Amino acid sequence: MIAHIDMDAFFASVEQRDNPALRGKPVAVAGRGQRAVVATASYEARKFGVHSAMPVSTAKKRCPKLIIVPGNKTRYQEISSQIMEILARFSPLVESVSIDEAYLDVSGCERLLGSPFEIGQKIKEEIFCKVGLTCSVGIAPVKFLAKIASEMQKPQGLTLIHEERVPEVIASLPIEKVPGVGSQTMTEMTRLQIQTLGDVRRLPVEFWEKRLGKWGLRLHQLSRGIDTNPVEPLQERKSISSETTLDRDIDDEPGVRKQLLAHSQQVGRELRAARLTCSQVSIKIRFADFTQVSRSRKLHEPVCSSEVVFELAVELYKTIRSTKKIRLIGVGVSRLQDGNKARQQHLFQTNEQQVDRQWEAVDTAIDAIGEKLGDTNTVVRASLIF
Ligand code: TTP
Ligand code: MG
Repeated sequence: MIAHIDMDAFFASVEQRDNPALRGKPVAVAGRGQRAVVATASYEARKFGVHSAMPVSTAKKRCPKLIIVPGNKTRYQEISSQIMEILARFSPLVESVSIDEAYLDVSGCERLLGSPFEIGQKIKEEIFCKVGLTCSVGIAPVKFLAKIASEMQKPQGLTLIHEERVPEVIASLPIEKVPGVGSQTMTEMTRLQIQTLGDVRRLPVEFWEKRLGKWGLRLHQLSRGIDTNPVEPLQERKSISSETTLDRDIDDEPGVRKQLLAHSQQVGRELRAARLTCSQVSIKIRFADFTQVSRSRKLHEPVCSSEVVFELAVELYKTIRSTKKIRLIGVGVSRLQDGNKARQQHLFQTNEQQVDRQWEAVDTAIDAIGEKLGDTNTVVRASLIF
């Protein structure tokens, strides 16, 4: 049996936990500025129709008493690690899939921990006792159904899909709820008048393979209740990125540099917190007309300093020759490696490498101050203020 755990209104619940004045109230975690969108909303706010990715202005209209809080991703990441540690005590097979979600293979845990339902209850209790947050748990014989089960009763749900109930669940499962079905598949499904996963099963596998290729094969398997994906522990992070839609469109270089710096610092902080290095930096620019470009470049040596990421981001920006106004700017790093293993000590360092190391020391010191005082913005570059 596989369990899927998903925290309830994760960012908002953390804010409510830490500030009693927010409890029981409609709360949204969102960025600042006129174009900010809601990252998530508390269940009190959802009653008014407020949801993730909704512009804050719309959310305020729907729920005038909505309390907007800025949020702190580094902190949520920390709490996420605490939750993953708790889960690891239940089974060695834990796969963390996002900041607030994980799969757990609980087969073989019955003798020690009880029935799958009891294991689900214990997981919920343990998370609530240790971190004071609620989650929803879904348990099923295969991965994709465990995820669907955890969404069936939210918040604080515990849903078990027994083997014998699988055909019945699939028959009535709306096709858009199947993990992996996006807008492209939906267009096809609407055209074919397919409404549930059960409908997929009625057509032969050859039909699906011809139409959707590999994904068609998988979809047909899912419709028969088969999901061969195992729970894969220690899924390594492949990339880290940070981006924002700007308050207003810009085209001045100092303005762009400021954005690139802020994102490079965020990405650098996350890299160092996870003890990782990167060997590739990329930037993403979305113009006012919604066209988008990205650029990336490999590094000769793995780094974790925000300054190096920033310098490269600026260079990449200079290769984009456009006079259009910019709406969104993002910085990302990839080709991640374990920071301890990544670099051998060079006997003879180039000047450039020495400077990189010095910047790393500065960044690490700033991180430590931020951590100590509980605010990552305690020490910032002057150019981010002026
Ligand atoms: P979700 O698990 O999708 O949402 P949630 O935990 O807030 O609420 P639910 O009870 O429905 O599970 O996402 C986890 C966190 O990821 C969420 O708290 C905030 C963040 N997030 C965003 O920043 N932007 C988004 O568009 C979404 C969907 C989530
Ligand atoms: Mg969640």
